[in-house]
Amino acid sequence: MTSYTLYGAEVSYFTGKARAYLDWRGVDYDEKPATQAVYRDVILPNVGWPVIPVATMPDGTVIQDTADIMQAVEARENAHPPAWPASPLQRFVSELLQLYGDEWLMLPAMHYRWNYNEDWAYGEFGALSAPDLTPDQQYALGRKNGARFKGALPILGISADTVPGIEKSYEAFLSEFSAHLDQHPYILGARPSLADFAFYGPLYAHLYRDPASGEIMQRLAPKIADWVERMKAGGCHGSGELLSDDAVPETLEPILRRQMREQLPAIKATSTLFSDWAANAASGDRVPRALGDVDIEIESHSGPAKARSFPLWRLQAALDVYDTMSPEDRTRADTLLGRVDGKELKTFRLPARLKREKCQVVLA
Ligand SMILES: N[C@@H](CCC(=O)N[C@@H](CS)C(=O)NCC(=O)O)C(=O)O
Repeated sequence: MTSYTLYGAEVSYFTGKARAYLDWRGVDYDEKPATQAVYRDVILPNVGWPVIPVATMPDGTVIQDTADIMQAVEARENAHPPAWPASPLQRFVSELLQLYGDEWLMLPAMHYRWNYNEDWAYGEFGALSAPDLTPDQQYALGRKNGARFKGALPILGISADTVPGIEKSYEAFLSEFSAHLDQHPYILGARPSLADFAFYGPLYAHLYRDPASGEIMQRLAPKIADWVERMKAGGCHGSGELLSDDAVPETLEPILRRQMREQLPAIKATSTLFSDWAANAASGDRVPRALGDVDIEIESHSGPAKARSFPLWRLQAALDVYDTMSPEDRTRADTLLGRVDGKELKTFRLPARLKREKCQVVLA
């Protein structure tokens, strides 16, 4: 009997992340395409809004959000080694890189998909929703369903003003991550862990699999294409060790520095808007997906974006790891934060705490 079901799509960023984790964990699961019927019968009644991936546990519990899915499977399987590194600095860095992979690599992923692979993506969206239609009918349906996703570009801050910065940043990221992969097979050593799964979402579903984007990755960063293929094959199915002594490779520092430079200011501006919202909200209130408008700046190109609230939730998870470190571990974390121009994170805290309830982020 199948234990878990993952409802998602080959074309989907976060389904890629969850699938890579489940394959690495080696659990018995069935992946089912999120067809129109699945949205209607499974996703909307249980999650409340149209989003993938959604997983069902063996007891029937329905879970949304990749981190929640992974945590639930980790808790249930109690298998070793864990997906979340056990040592504090590696865990802190993993949470930070999850925030980067989930929420900032979304910019190049969505830009390249919708500005370089648009027609192809419509065909894929149509084939997913209605596998039995003809390619022309699928394309027409895909145009309709895909409009919502293409419509996310201005929300994310992808505009004529920021595109040159997004491309410059992505190409630099490709060379930074390639340099890391020259030294280490995965992000923290010889096996995948949380950050690998988070990076795999965009780097597989969009930036490797979309044809024009895949060509760019193969040309500029064949080492990353190789990592994608190794992750796709199951990431050596859980074997291998993370670096000993809680070490964080120096080759990750340029990526963390990029995160502090590009992503952190947007999150801080969002946090200020969150403070205004939280002042008039009650515990259990659902945090709006967008809290207003912010400006993002990426490689000296700036433009407006929506102040998306979800990254605050991922940042809280990272800061919680920092806040529970022993004084010695925190000193090591502070040294790293200093080297990556992230000293602000020593003191920056959200103005109010968040928690998850019924597949939503709510005020704690
Ligand atoms: N934080 C969620 C994000 C899920 C997500 O954004 N999924 C995309 C597809 S890859 C989606 O369905 N988006 C619909 C929307 O944002 O309205 C997770 O980790 O599962």
